[in-house]
Amino acid sequence: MSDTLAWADADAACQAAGQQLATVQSAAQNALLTTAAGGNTVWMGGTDAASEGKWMWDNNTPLSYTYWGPSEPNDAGDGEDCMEFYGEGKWNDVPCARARRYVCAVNCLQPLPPPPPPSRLPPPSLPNLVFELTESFDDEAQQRDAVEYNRAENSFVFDGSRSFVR
Ligand SMILES: [Ca+2]
Ligand SMILES: [Ca+2]
Repeated sequence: MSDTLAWADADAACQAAGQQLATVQSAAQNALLTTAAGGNTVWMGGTDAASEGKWMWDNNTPLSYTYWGPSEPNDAGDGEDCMEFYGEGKWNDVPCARARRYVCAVNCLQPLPPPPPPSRLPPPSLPNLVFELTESFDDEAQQRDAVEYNRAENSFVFDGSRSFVR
């Protein structure tokens, strides 16, 4: 478990390691952090320092899930702008200068899933049908006509060129 630091120093320590203070966006993540904290009270990445009452993860992501303790956040005393994780996984706001252990996490913030791509596909294009007609004559010559059926226009097109084969 980490040393105890003020919130900003803990946040900087995580960022120096390419990580961030723990964030929680679901009950499942809260349970993971309960395990990671190991019974300690630890800093989380939430703060409302930029705008009182507007809690954000690392100052730029609104909270989508919360698990505040009873009557929290209460901005008690001279103000409480940093989020701690205590007891059985509940959250509380406390003064940022308090010394707390902390848990860093990699990529805990999950971006919103991109909108699904439009599912309408163009209708499959069917090839035109080509019929080849062969007629036999008494002299054993054969006449072939090519006939093309155009599906889109529902029309037949005769190939004007005729071939005679023996
Ligand atoms: Ca506050
Ligand atoms: Ca509080």
